[in-house]
Amino acid sequence: MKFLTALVATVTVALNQANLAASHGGVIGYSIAGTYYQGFKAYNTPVGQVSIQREWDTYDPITDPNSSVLSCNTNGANLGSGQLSATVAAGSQITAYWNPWPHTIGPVMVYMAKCSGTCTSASTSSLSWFKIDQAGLISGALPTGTWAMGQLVSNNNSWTTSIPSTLAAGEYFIRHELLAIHTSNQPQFYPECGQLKVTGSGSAQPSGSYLVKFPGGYHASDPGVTIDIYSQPTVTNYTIPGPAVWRG
Ligand SMILES: *[C@@H]1O[C@H](CO)[C@@H](O)[C@H](O)[C@H]1NC(C)=O
Ligand SMILES: *[C@@H]1O[C@H](CO)[C@@H](O)[C@H](O)[C@H]1NC(C)=O
Ligand SMILES: *[C@@H]1O[C@H](CO)[C@@H](O)[C@H](O)[C@H]1NC(C)=O
Ligand SMILES: [Cu+2]
Repeated sequence: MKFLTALVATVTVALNQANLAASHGGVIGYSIAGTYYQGFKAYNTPVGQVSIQREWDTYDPITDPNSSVLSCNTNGANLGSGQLSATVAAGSQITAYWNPWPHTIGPVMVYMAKCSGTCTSASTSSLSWFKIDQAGLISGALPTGTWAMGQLVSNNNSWTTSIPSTLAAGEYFIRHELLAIHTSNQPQFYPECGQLKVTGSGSAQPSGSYLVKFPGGYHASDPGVTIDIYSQPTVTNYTIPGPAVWRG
């Protein structure tokens, strides 16, 4: 009996791990002004990969809001000679695609950060990030309402954002982040970063309270980060973490 119990426990753990691996993910590609850009292929060697995206190695969430890899996921490295950047005019639309996404509760956030030299040589946790798009609880109550993440799933696991049309030209990261909050008091952050070369004649740059570092931009005490949605079944507001959206 002891053996059987141990066996059942082992099989349960194995099944849970299989579920976990299958049940998360990240951004697998981008469509920018009509061109599709393949993302980094997680669980494959970075050797030989060519992408505008930085390396990310796991489908698992980041659960610490102050994680050292919160900027661009584990390990966030550049791809060396395989590292590309997409050239995009300010004001263009960029669509990010996720693998079939299992979670429907939580906000969608999109950030950018300007690189002082090339983005390929940048360390992403020292950059100043600004938010260009966000959506949280669209309608209804916390545990039962419609969330941006649910809309993303309904929309072919994709999210479309416009790059601010007045943004100054230069090299930038774009950082797509899902924050799944279906587990009580245990946030799940899923960030991935791509590199852009923004063109145009704009000169606008965000400053001051629009800029945050990752880690640093979120705290466990933020109302939208550590949250038990099931204990608040009639609450219809949700506070998206991070800075206000900068619109150029
Ligand atoms: C967050 O992490 C940084 C280092 O990455 C550390 O200096 C800081 O004290 C941490 N803050 C909290 C609230 O844990
Ligand atoms: C759905 O997403 C995939 C990428 O995951 C993309 O190749 C395909 O074109 C999208 N379909 C539509 C109708 O947009
Ligand atoms: C809802 O709004 C109240 C009042 O502003 C605030 O205290 C609370 O933290 C908000 N709830 C969430 C989940 O953001
Ligand atoms: Cu998951």
